[in-house]
Amino acid sequence: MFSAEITLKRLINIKLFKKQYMLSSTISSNIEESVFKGINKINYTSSLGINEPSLNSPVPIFRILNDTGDISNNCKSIIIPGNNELIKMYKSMVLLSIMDKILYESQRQGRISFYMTNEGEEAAQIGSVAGLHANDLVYAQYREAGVLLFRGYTPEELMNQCFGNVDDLGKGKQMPVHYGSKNHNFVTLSSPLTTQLPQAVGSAYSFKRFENNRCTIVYFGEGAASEGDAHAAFNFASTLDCPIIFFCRNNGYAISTPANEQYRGDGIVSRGPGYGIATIRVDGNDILAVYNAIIKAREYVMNNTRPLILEAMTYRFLNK
Ligand SMILES: Cc1ncc(C[n+]2csc(CCOP(=O)(O)OP(=O)(O)O)c2C)c(N)n1
Ligand SMILES: [Mg+2]
Repeated sequence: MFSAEITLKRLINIKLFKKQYMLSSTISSNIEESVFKGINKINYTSSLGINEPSLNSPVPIFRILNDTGDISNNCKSIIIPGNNELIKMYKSMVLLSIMDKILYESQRQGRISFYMTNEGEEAAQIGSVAGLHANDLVYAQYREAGVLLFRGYTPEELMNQCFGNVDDLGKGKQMPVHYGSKNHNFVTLSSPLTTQLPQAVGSAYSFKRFENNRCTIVYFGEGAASEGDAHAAFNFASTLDCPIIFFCRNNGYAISTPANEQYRGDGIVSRGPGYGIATIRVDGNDILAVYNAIIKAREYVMNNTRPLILEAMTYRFLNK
């Protein structure tokens, strides 16, 4: 036999052996199906193609309120909070925007050294916290003052923190906006972006071990998702089956860097499948949609002990 013929026969034998081995390690009867560690079910194909991401349509945005602010006719089985809860949500949004203006102007006048505004993102914050349980642990970035206000942290306490006065819980040791309150299950913010993500995963892992019926929610911006810590956190949360909601506020900018210079995929929601994480994309300016999305997300993470990425599409009105 020619050496080329021998090589070909050897190759065929190896292929046959591989197929037999794979079949013996699976109950599947489909010879075209293969088994690779970490991938559930995968087929062979004889057509060579490039998986061009632009051919996939973007994940749609769930919303309840239409352009005129009414509930869309085709919205089925949604939860509308009771009147008292709705009023509390509305009051929190108004309070947040008034407080925001005072603190932003204080910073512009040089009375405090630093501030991060919330204008435009009130619905994402209040809608999400309203759908959580009071003892769910919050890790925040810096545009989540409304989450604290809704939980009962007072405007005075926010002012004390920003001015670093004698009544500040942190005794003036933190920069303004670096709030934190054990009583409100809100972990003190850190300045370095995205450090809160792997820390939040650690907390979620401990909740799973304690079986205490709590979950963790971690807020972050789409810009922060470019940090390596985000990838580490997604992967740990997925492989360790942690009950955590990754809440991304996608406001289109990281300071002055537009989102299209941060990533080229379908926003942050598209990261989910890569890590085997479930996702929801919601209109972050629609408080009822965010509220419903969080309730569904919480149910999912608790019932399955799995993470979930929730991307709220929103706007930052002020540039600070
Ligand atoms: C590790 C790290 N790198 C850079 C910064 C500076 N920085 C502060 S906010 C910010 C942009 C974050 O954008 P995004 O996560 O989209 O949040 P947004 O301000 O839009 O809410 C940057 C780069 C930082 N705080 N930490
Ligand atoms: Mg942003």
